[in-house]
Amino acid sequence: MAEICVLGLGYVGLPTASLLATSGFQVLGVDINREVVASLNAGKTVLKEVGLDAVVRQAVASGNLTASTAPEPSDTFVICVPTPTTPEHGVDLEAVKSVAKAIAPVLRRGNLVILESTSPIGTTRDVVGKILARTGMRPGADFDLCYCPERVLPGNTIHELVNNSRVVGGCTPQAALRAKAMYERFCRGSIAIADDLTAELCKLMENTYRDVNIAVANVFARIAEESGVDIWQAISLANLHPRVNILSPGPGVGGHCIPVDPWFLIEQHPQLTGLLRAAREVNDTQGPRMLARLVGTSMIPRGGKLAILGAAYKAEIDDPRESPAYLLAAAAIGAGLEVAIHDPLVEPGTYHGHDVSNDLGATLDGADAAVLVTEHSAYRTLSSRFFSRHMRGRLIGDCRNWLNHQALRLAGFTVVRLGAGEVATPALGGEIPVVAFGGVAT
Ligand code: SAJ
Repeated sequence: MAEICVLGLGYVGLPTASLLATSGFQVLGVDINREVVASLNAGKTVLKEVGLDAVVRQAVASGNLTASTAPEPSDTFVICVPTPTTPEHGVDLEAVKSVAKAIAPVLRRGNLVILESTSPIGTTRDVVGKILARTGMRPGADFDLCYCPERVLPGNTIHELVNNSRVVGGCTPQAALRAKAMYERFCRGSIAIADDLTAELCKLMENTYRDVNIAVANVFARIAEESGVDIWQAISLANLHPRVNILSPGPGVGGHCIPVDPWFLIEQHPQLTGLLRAAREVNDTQGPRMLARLVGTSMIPRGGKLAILGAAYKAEIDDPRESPAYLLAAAAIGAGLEVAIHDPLVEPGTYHGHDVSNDLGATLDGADAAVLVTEHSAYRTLSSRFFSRHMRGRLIGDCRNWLNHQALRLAGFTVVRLGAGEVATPALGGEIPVVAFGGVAT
């Protein structure tokens, strides 16, 4: 019998199951995707995360980690399934409900059930607890129930799972203490104890806080664009203040967490969350705003081609989910442009209705304008010659202050930088770029 059953073998469940197994627990990983189950049983993973391959291999080779499509009786159940939003921004708890229903037939008195998925406040007791209570066993009396959110940064998952501090929110103190003892087997960070509602709010606040802070940076970037200021320099100077840490402006906020989680709070508290809704709107309109600035140069002909560089939602990862690139692409298509998207790391395919290619030359071929969305290192050293060779037009947008603007301008390109002003700023030093009129830095 497995000691721990981890339900959901995605970017949180798989590393968690593997680390629990390498810590000595007998772990059963469960996923409805047969391919994921088969590849895990073969000691492999399709997820590209630093160090994950080695941990998975070690866990499977030790005999402590196996996978199946259905849960089996265990001491502990850890739920790590996605909690997306609907197109109308309502929370979709179907996966959580479905695994809770799958656990119910194998639940035994004395078990511990942990929800890790980011969830609206009250989900642990009101959704998972109530579904499991239909067995006749009561949470807190017959089995223990906890909410223990993950905090890992995609791209650095294994390191963060091991080293980050955690919050363990028990429906009862005993449940929290049991969960804490489990996580302590592989987690070197501190593990704080709270109740389930506090832990749920805590997780939602963490990601919402980041969303709002990125929105503030984006608003500052817009103000800089209208004021003839270089936001990148202004932020680096403001951040010299000991209590100021302004984040980086950009094309918006992607990923499956930060653009999603604020909606959980907005849906539950519509009257209180105007600020959060405004932040969402700012971040979602950064791409379309860059497009408007590019189109405003009149350098893109009607029906022209726009090349988008970067489909991953952030630098150096291969994850194309909820990338800000798609809002920009949709706005461009809406404006009658042809769009081609490149990414050096994302598996070629169709995402959110948009094709993504690994062929940069083909993406740029015949483009009237190109716009950088993701600050991958592969783009950092792109030469102006490469752009010149492939593009028809001479217009480049940069949402991350990432390209070699000086070289591009010398080669005859007009460069529109996100966060760079529309009126000339006095040249105060070599590092301050010269910014031209009309929304375009030249
Ligand atoms: N971004 C900016 N400016 C910045 C920082 C980020 O525009 O200064 C953009 C990124 O380009 C990206 C998006 O924000 O599009 C999100 O990236 P991220 O690195 O901030 O976060 P995620 O989504 O990869 O992971 C977040 C993390 N949460 C926090 O930092 C509060 C992580 O710790 C969580 O575990 C994860 O969400 C999750 O699963 O909830």
